[in-house]
Amino acid sequence: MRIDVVTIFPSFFDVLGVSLLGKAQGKGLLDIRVHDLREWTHDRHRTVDDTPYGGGAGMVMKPEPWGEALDAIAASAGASEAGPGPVLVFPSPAGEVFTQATARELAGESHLVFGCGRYEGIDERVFAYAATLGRVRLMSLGDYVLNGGEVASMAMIEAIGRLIPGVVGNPESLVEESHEEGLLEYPSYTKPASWRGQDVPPILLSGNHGAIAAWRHDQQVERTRMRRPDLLPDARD
Ligand code: 6GU
Repeated sequence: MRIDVVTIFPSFFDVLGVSLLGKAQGKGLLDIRVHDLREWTHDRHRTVDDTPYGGGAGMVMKPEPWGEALDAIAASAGASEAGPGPVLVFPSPAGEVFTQATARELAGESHLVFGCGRYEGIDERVFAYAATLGRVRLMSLGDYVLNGGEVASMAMIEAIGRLIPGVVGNPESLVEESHEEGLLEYPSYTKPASWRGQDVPPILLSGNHGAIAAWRHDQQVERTRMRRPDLLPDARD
């Protein structure tokens, strides 16, 4: 999978070179290219923002550098890509919520472009223009506000990247996780069996695999009921 990131803070993405996603790039499973939006400015101050029409607080990202950046990425990919073009993801607290289902969906794509906005956002016309180059998705991590799209993009890239076959060494570890079965994950323990007065639940030492599976499922349901009742079937309409 190819991933392009457009940002005014390219160094935010240095961490993508470490851990599993770093290894995935070494193995050729992931090709992540980070671009500085200011490469597509033409004034001495490399200006990327301006005051909002209609007034209001803060600054808005100008459309022109975004247009040139997206054109350059589309042109560099166009030759090798047939079909509907990339998915262009714009992180935004005003977007649809990014979930594990979104991550699974986007993990099946061959090219993603993340456009990281700062300030009060990007000139709205950029999204309509981006829709001429591919499929546009405005995506939010949840109901809170970050300073810009960088950290949100990183979270989405990690969630998507780890679902690409070969990125996570043991594919089974992808299955028994929070959110993959619509429930939170069961609690895990390792040695020692007794630690600072707390014992590992005896069932886990019993060797009875059926009973262990049943206990783990009960734990998943109970934790989900306590912490995330919104995930349980009777909470959905
Ligand atoms: Cl995707 N962006 C920003 N700026 N804030 C957020 C967010 C995204 N998701 C939650 N808060």
